[in-house]
Amino acid sequence: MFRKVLVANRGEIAVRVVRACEELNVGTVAVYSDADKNSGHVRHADEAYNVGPARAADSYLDHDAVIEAARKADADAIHPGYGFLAENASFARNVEEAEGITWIGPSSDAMESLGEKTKARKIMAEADVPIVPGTTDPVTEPEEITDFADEHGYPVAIKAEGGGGGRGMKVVEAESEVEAQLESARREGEAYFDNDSVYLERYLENPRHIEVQIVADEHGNVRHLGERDCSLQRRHQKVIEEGPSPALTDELREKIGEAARRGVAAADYTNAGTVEFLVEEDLDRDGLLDPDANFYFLEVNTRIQVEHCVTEEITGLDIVKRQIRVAAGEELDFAQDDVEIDGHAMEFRINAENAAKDFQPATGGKLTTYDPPGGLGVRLDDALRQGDELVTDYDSMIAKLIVWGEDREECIERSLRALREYEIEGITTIIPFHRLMLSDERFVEGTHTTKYLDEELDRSRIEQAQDQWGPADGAATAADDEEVVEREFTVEVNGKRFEVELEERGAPAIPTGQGASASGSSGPQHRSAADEPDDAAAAAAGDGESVTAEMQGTILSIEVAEGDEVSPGDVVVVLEAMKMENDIVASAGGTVSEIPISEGESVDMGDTLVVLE
Ligand code: MV4
Repeated sequence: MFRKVLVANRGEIAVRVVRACEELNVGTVAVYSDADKNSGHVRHADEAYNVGPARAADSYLDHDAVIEAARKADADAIHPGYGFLAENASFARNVEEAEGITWIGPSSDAMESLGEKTKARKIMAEADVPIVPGTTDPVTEPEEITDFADEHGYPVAIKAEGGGGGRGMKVVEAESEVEAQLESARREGEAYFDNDSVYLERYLENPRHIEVQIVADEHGNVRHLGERDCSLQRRHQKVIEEGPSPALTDELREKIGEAARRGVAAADYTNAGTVEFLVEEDLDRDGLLDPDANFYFLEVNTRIQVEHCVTEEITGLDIVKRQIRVAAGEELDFAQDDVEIDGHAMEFRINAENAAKDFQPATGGKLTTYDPPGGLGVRLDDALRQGDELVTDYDSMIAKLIVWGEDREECIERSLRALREYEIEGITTIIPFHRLMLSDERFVEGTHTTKYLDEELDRSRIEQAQDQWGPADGAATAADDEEVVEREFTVEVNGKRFEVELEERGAPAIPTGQGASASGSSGPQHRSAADEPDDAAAAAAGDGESVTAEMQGTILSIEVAEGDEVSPGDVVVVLEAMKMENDIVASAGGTVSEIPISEGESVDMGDTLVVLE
């Protein structure tokens, strides 16, 4: 076993890895950027090293700085977490080649061949894993696309060889779009992955997203740990993940699991990984997928994933500890038949975003109250505590709530209970959105697909949920400095007198004279000012708007020019961040007066992208 592991990441996943190390009696080293000096992951590790300025490219993504920190700390292994350098094959190679340091992950060779999508498709097809009908070699000519469409029909997906996650896919709906989409896919591939090579797949219109967790050792053993259903996504961002999938029969589950196992075995894969599949929508009357439904390999994620916890809860296995033990050369000590799926789990990403404002991420704030839920079946993975300032330089996820129940129904009830119990003041989160989903017919039935959030859910319901269950705009951040007015009342209910103490925060004191009546909301959720939503923020957009970057990333394309008229909801810029393509939209309309950025430029969260008048 290792002596000391450096965790090349931040936030909740860094804490997750530190916890696994502690249980293995392995020392821990954190790295942090200037923005993260006071962050939770630094508090949890035995020692911590600064690796550079806030900008990720200059700190968490700096190969040399991270390896240098491992040297200084005398660490003998590096765990990359997810995001940042986790799927960077050349970083993995640099670590493999560093004397005395082990890479906790798949070999750089396996990462490289699975990262190249046509190669991955070839490996899978040879291992008898179904791939989406398409090409396993790059295409360069428009005729190759029209020929393919003649055989398989439209739509056709053009995908970048180096793509993955939400990046590098163009959909061709008709022959007239072939040339433009091919051009666009190649341009994107070049911009993102230094690789303009693209290939084709038949585009599945309404698939479910099923992914299989696998873990493999260096002695030829590969196990699958069942699947997760990640169909609930917003612009390629997962928001709720669950396992097992509510749509799979045991028969189809077994087929997909075994396909995943065959596929990674053929790729000489080791450590933890996830094999993603698309399953063609074909539900029977019980909302279950036909056991003969078509499923297709999509890609392998060569890292631990955000949602690995779902699998941990239903299998009882600690996947991060398994990663570390496998990397240290240990053999997996359980057989495939020993893996039992018990009950149901869901994971809710607690993002500091306002769901009612198109999931706009918070640009700052302080956790004046942080009191997460507990009790049976409730797990919280986070890296913050009350009083912390929000770090907004990276992504907006501040915590994950993972809930286990004996079955899906209990899991949903318990999740609602936990989300009601979760108290956060000072920043807006998507907790109200999660509560909406747990009472949404389609989600509760389990018949939602990857299109549901982006194309079917009525947005006004999200606004309503945020009004009902979220903090009033501005009230929470102001709460800190506000005077607390305490009053005592005597009330009489059904002939019995009660002495009542009231604490008023941030609202005018209740008049106590004639006409004052004791109306009010009940239940644990009401907050003083929450019943009257503040319209000031919504109105402020009226006379101009600065469209700002939602997160740190790279400008992929600018969709407007100075002088253009823009309507609310129009895409103005496409920003690539955390491996995803994000359409940045104008929330108010106006005329473009300034574009202070250029394509290919790297921007920080909060930077102005486009000014509208
Ligand atoms: C697809 C697809 C339909 N047909 N490929 C989106 C991210 C990228 N890595 C793969 N993606 C898709 N590939 C074919 N041939 C639909 C998607 C897709 C999707 C996939 C998984 C989860 C959510 C999604 C949302 C939109 C599109």
